[in-house]
Amino acid sequence: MLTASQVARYRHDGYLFPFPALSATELAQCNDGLARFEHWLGTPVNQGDFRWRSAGYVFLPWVDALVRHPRILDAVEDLIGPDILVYTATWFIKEAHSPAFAAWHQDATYFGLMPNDQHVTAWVALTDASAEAGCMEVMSSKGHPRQMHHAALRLANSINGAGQAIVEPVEESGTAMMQLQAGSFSLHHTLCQHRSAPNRADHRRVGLGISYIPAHCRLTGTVRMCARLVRGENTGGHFELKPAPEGELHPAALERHERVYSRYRDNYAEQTMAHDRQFAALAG
Ligand SMILES: O=C(O)CCC(=O)C(=O)O
Repeated sequence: MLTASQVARYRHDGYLFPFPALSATELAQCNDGLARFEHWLGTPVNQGDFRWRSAGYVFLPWVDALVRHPRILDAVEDLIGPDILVYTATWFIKEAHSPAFAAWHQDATYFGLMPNDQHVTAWVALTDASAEAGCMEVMSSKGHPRQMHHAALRLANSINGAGQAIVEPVEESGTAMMQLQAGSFSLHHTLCQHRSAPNRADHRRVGLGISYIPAHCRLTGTVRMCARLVRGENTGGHFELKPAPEGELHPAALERHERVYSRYRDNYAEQTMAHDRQFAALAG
C-alpha cells in the first residue's frame, strides 16, 4: 500500500500522514461503540480510571476489528514486515475546549522493547483532528532518530500516563501538524518526537493510538507482557498472546483485561526506572 518513496520518507522523518481507512459506516460503528462503552463506564473514557484508556481490543470487539483493519495493517506491514503484534492501544481523547495536551516525547521511552526502533504507532482519528482541535505535532528525525532523555513529570492535564517530557534541549525545526479527518490515520515511529496542544475547537477530538511491533521483538525487562497477534505468525514467542474478546464487555474478557493492564503498568514502572538509570549513568 505504501510507495517506496513513502517508506523512505518514514525512515527519514519518522512519520507519515494522512491515510484514509474507515468507511462512513465503519466510522459510525466505532463512534457508536465508544458511546456504548462510555455509557457503561458512566464517564468519558478520559475522565475514568486510566485502565480504561488502554488495550480496549481485549474486551471490545469493535476495537479489536479496528486494530485489525486491513488498510491500517497493510501500511504497517510495509514498515515493519508481515508478522505483526499489537503491543497496546490507547485512547487519546480531548474534550472540546479542554486543556489536555502532550509535551514533546518519544513513545519508545518507557516501552522497553528490543530492538528499540521497530515500534510504529497508527493514530486513528474518530473525529476531526485539526490544529485547532489539538492534533499531534511531529518533528522530523532528519534521518537520525535517537532516544532522548525524558522525565516522568506527571504534568497536569497531560494526555500521557506519566505526564512525561523530553528534558534535554529540543531543537524545534522540521515540525508538521498531523491534521487528520475523521476515519483517517497517521503513522509515527517510536523515536519520533511529538506533542499536542489543548483542544480549542468546539468538538471533541477522539483518537486511538495503536502500537504495532514486529513479532520478533522482545522485552528488556522482567515483565512478560501480553500482546495480540493481528497478522502473520508469532515468530518471536516473547509475549503472552491474547484472543479476540468473547463479546462486548464479556466478563472473561474484562478479567483478561485486568491482567493485560497490570502487566502493562508493571512494565511501564520498571522501564521508567530503567530509563532514569540509563541517563544518570550517561551523565555521570
Ligand atoms: O493524542 C495526542 O495528542 C498524543 C498522542 C501520543 O502521544 C501518541 O500517540 O503517542
